[in-house]
Formats: sequence, C-alpha cells, structure tokens
Amino acid sequence: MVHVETLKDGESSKEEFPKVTVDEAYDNLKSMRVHGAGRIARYAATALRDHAKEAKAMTSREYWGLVLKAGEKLRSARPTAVSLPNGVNYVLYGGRTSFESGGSVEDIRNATVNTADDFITSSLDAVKQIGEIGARRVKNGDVILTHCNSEAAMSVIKKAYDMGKGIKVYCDETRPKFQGHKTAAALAAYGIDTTLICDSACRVTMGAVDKAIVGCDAIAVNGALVNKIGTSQVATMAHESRVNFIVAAETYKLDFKTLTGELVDIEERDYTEIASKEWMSHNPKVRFSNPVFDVTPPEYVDYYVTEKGIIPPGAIFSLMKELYQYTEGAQATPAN
Ligand code: RI2
Repeated sequence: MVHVETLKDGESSKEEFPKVTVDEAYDNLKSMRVHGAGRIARYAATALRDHAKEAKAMTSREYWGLVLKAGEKLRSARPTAVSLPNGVNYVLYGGRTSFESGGSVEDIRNATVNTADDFITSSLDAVKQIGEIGARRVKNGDVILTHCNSEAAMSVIKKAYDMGKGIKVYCDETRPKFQGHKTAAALAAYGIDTTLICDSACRVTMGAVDKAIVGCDAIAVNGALVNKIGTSQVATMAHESRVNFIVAAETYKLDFKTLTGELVDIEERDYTEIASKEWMSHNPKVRFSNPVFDVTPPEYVDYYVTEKGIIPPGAIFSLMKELYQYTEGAQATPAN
C-alpha cells in the first residue's frame, strides 16, 4: 500500500501533510493513500483550508459557493468514517456563520481558515488526551490485542508504555489491506514488546490477552461501534473470554445522522483488494464481497475512551445530543 507520508519536523513549517489541491486530496482519500479516521479528517480539513485560502471570487456568495463545493467533494470521498464529514462540517460551520452574518470574502476566508486550524489542533490534542486517559486503565503487565491501525488506540498503548507499565501487544494483521503491519512496526519501533498475528489466530491468542483496544470510524446513537472489518469478531471473542473490549475514539466520530434514524453506510471496496485479477479470470463463477467495516453491538463494548473522558456505550445518546450543535449548522448550506 502506498501512503502519503506525513511531513517531518522542519519540512514546510509545522504542517502534517504536504500541500495538495482538493481534487488530489479527494483521490488520496478514496484510494486510501491517506487512511485512518482521524488522519482523513485532518487531511480534508487541511485541503479545505488551503482551498479557502486561495479561492478567488468577486462576491461573498460566489466565494462561499466555491468553499462549499470543495467541502462537499472532500466529504464524499469515503462513506463510513464519519470523522470525515464531521471534520469538514466543522470547518464549514466557521465560514457559514460569517457568510450568514453578511461577512465579506475576506471575513469568510479568515473564519474558514481559523476554524480549520482549530479543528486540526483539537484533533491532534484529542488523540493525546485519549492516550493519557486510556493509559490509566492499563495495568502493569497487561497483554493487549489491537486490530487495524488506529492512532487513538496506539496513543493509549504508547502512553501506558511511557508510564513504565510492562505491556505486551498483539497486532492482528487486518486483511485485506494489512494495516496491522503498520501498527506492529510502529509499536515495535517505539520499544514495545510486539507480536504480529494473522486475523485467524485471534481466538487462539485471546486466551493470553487482558485487554483488546481498538480505534473507531463511527459511533452510532445506541453506542454501537463501526470500525475496520474484523473488529466485531475481536469483540465477540473478547466477550467470550471475558476480556475488556475498549474503544479509543475522538468525539468527532459520533455519527449524528443515526440520531434521526439513518444507518451508518458500510463502505464496500474494490474486489481486487481480496483477489488478483488473474485469479478472478481463472475462477469466473466466484462472486466477491469486500465490506471494509463492521458493526460491534454496544453490549460488547466495555467503554469508549474519548478526549472528554471514559464514556460507556449507554451514555452515547446524551453525548451526541450535547455535541450536535457543532455540526448541525453546516450540514446543508445552499450555495446560492
Ligand atoms: P484512528 C481506520 O480506518 C481503522 O478502521 C481504524 O480503526 C480507524 O480508522 C480509526 O483510526 P481506515 O481509514 O482515527 O484505515 O484512531 O479504513 O487513527
């Protein structure tokens, strides 16, 4: 898998990502060259901010139309990880407030850029805070299992290690795109005792595990978790083995549309991710299915670790109601 590398310190100020156009960002998101629910939200916010900085228009309405169009394109790149539309909507909320109060092109531009920077900073802070809160629940000597490649879950694991807790981590490889390899490489490079296992070894390994800690792409109103395909199997096995199943999730992963009855859209990706074109041509009667996320019921989630603290699945509804105002305003602003 080709990734868009994060910029190193000193390269182009303090930016996390290289500068791209909205179209390039859309392609990188869709192809998963940039992946991870938090990263895709910050990537889209960065692309939208840079677009807002440079877009030229004679009137406020025309300018706001250009920003909205870019936002719509970015948030359509991937359907499941709600951090993407939530992040884009948050950025648009700043510009929209200025537009609706009669702001000039420059006013709307500044509001959009400032809100984007605010989102990016608070997203990075949230990952750090989740690490600090979640690590307090990790005990010395804990054996942890993780699935896929989650910054938030790794933040908890790394912080626990920093606190001197002698932990050991198992990483599921996470087919079909093997993001678990990335996690294993990062944790081992950090100095943590790390073992990579194939997904089908999860149940055998669970007997030796104290806690499963995973990331999150979306949280539904009933407290259900939507995360990388295979997560619900990990949760089921954790439940069976009485192993704590913990989800590290920033609150911008709350899927507000589930409040009004909509379901989380599960992304189905290209079948070439699970079989080569050549294999397909030799087996023309085989059908394929490649859903890349699944749903873990709230009964299998012990708690969410968010930047606002530990939240049990049963409290997600209240949290959603509390935070709804921040995204509501930007959902459907007409361009003219
Ligand atoms: P952070 C990823 O999705 C994985 O499902 C991971 O668990 C989740 O995002 C959360 O990642 P994908 O973009 O935000 O790889 O914690 O499909 O990094």
